[in-house]
Amino acid sequence: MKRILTYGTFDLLHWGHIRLLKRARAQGDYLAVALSTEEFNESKGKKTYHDFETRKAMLEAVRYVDLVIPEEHWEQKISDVQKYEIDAVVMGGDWEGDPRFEILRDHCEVIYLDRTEGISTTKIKNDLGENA
Ligand code: C2G
Repeated sequence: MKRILTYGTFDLLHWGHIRLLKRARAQGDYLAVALSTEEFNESKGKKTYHDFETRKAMLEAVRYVDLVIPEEHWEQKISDVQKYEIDAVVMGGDWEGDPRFEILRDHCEVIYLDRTEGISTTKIKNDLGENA
């Protein structure tokens, strides 16, 4: 049983997120998602449209997701990998080489998948704002 873990905000769940989750799950047999809490998002300079519970429920409805846990701070990743017996952390390519993920290589595989071009939560908000 190869266990995969990914991190994110996953606000206004869109095709780029789904494509990431599908490909992350395909790297193994089990996918856990560490979902950013509102407090953690503030530290990332992100304000979400949906609150944590709603974003969590939406992710739990996705067939590729087996477990959703809270992401509360940057420093929890090594303990997450150990606690959930993770074999690989999978992220989108915008994180490639980031030391906050590279440090995990002593504990598990780290895999970056290409981002889905042309879609982002920010783009959705901007596009909708223009058409409001
Ligand atoms: N993503 C993607 N293609 C897009 C948009 C996002 O592949 N068009 C991927 C991102 O690379 C990330 C995941 O989807 O792996 C979630 O993206 P966000 O919700 O924007 O998460 P982020 O703010 O990158 O949070 O500790 C790490 C952070 O929590 C990651």
